[in-house]
Amino acid sequence: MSASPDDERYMAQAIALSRTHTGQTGTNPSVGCLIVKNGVVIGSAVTAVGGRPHAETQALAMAGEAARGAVAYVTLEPCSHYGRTPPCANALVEAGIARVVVGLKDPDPRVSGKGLAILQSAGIEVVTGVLQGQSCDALRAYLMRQMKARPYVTLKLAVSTDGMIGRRGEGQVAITGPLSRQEVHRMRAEMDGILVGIGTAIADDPQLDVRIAGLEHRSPIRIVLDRHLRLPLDGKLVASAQQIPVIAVGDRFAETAPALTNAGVEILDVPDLPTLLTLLADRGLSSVLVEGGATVAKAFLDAGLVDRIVLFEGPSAIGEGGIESPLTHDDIPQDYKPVRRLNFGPDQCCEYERKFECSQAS
Ligand code: AOF
Ligand code: ZN
Repeated sequence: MSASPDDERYMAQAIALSRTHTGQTGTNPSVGCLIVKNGVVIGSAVTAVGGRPHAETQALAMAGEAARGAVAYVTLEPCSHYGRTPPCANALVEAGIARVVVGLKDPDPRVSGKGLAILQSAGIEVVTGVLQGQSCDALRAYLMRQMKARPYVTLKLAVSTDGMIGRRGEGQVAITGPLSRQEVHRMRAEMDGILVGIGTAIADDPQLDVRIAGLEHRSPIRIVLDRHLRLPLDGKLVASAQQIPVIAVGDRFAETAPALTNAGVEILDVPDLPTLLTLLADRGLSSVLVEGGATVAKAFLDAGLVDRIVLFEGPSAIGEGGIESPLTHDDIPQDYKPVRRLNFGPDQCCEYERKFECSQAS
């Protein structure tokens, strides 16, 4: 069946809604749903924080009896499985929805086409693939975990005008200003994990949490690549490990392992980055922000594990003793395309993305 001219407009609204809970729905995708009747939106919802209830059941509850004969716009195929809640596809049928417009087929093997089949066999008109690319974009972290069994990886770098990310022998060097830092904290709030190398953890003693009023509870888990388990016991990460989890990725037989474990740090001993990402995905992490430093950034780039690069550039130079960035605007690899460019005060921020194929979707 074909799409009507209004379909894209309502789907765009559902996608915008879905983005409001990005990163806040656990292993569940943040789905948007609109119920529309005679040109009036009578129900709208996004998957609840934590992942349940799903979007459709909330939007249907809002629409009530008026849902009979209405059109439902859903960014992801309605589910067909009995999880902790009954299937949304059945809920749409029971509510008497006449037509369902779907952005993207759900790759979850429990659903994958079965949700659409339930709707169709109940005589509901089903249209799929409306603004599919945008739905795919909004759901990319979920799709990456489902389809590639690893989290979606964003690499964040802050460089000076001369392409440096810091100064040798110094801790945190201010390269970008307060507005950029605020944006980084906003990005962190959308992530399931933040990852740094032990060099950064020692030199900067970072906290790696979300420090935006009202969003503190959205702090992702902190992961440190720390082969020899050198994470300082008196540092900020270890001090806050009871409140926000810290994982040290390194040798579980290192001398410092028992002390770190006692302080609440979890130790993960894995042979390489792909194995680490698989393990994180198994634990339900769909997105990871790689925040530093140069060695870790290069390791992720060399392993082909970076999906998105967010490059901040401050207004001044570092000069002598600078630590060279593995990337600047001039040498972004060919397969990354610029998708966004913003100014944060005197700083510039450019985002580059590698093409993500959600081609399994119909
Ligand atoms: C929907 N609407 O809003 C979302 C869906 O653990 P459960 O039982 O909540 O199921 C998780 C799966 O449900 C998830 O993998 C995905 O297939 C689907 N998510 N489905 O109909 C929603 N968030
Ligand atoms: Zn559902």
